[in-house]
Amino acid sequence: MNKTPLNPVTEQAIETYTRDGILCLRGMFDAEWIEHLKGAVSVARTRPGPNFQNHTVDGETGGFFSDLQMARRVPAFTEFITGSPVAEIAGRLMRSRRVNLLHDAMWVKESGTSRRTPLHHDQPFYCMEGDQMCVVWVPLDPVAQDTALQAIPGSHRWGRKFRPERINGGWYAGYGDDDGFEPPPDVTRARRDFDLVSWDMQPGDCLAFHGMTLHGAPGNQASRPRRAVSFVLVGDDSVYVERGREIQPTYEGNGLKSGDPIDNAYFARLWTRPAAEA
Ligand SMILES: O=C(O)CCC(=O)C(=O)O
Repeated sequence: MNKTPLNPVTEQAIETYTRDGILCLRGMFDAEWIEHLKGAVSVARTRPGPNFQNHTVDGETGGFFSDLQMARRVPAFTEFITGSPVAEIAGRLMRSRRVNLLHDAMWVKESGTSRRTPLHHDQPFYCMEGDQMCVVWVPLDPVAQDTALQAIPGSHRWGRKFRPERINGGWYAGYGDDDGFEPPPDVTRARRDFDLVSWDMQPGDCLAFHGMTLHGAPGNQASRPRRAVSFVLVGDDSVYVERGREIQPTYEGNGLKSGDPIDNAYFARLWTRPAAEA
């Protein structure tokens, strides 16, 4: 199984990531890694963790499930995180000297799922401040453009914060208009007012997006499931923050206090830039 990306992370890709805050990288993981991750998702589904959520709404079609921090309990996720090129991809895109894992997340939409993932950005909802947060979204099934994750290029540089919305309705607690959080645009408005990008993707491809990039995903009208795993990875400038608001996961027992660099046993270091490149 490949330890380094099957295709190089080029200077052009790094520039696209920096400018747009989202890009699609083709053919980065070999088929064995994808099979390995499919197996990991199957195991995690039989052993849901404390952050497992069923987002399926009564009366709606399909099934939509997510879970977080599987690597804390299912070894096959740790094997992927430490053995595959996922951390190197993020490190190179962020131009970082190191990469640490904030957490992993899985997103399963069964065939016929009508519910979408609302537009949101990740960083204000996680325990991290800094510019170097890169999420690598790895689909495990072929995904057509109208089913794949969508994002608004450049939104990571807007300097705006959007209230996190629950997938099946309502809002996470503690984010108000009075502290700078705005309601996020809905997808109809986003389509009208912005460029909303997505790609046809094959297993082995991945998306990489900045922690402040607005993104979401349609339901799944395809005849196969749409399984994806996201890896939330942080770099040199990342510091830990206590948000004092509802966040998920809660990173309980992580051992850091506000202002500490995110680089300890809980947030394991996964990649260090080779000395020859420093
Ligand atoms: O795959 C999805 O539906 C949502 C993924 C997502 O929001 C994320 O990875 O941050």
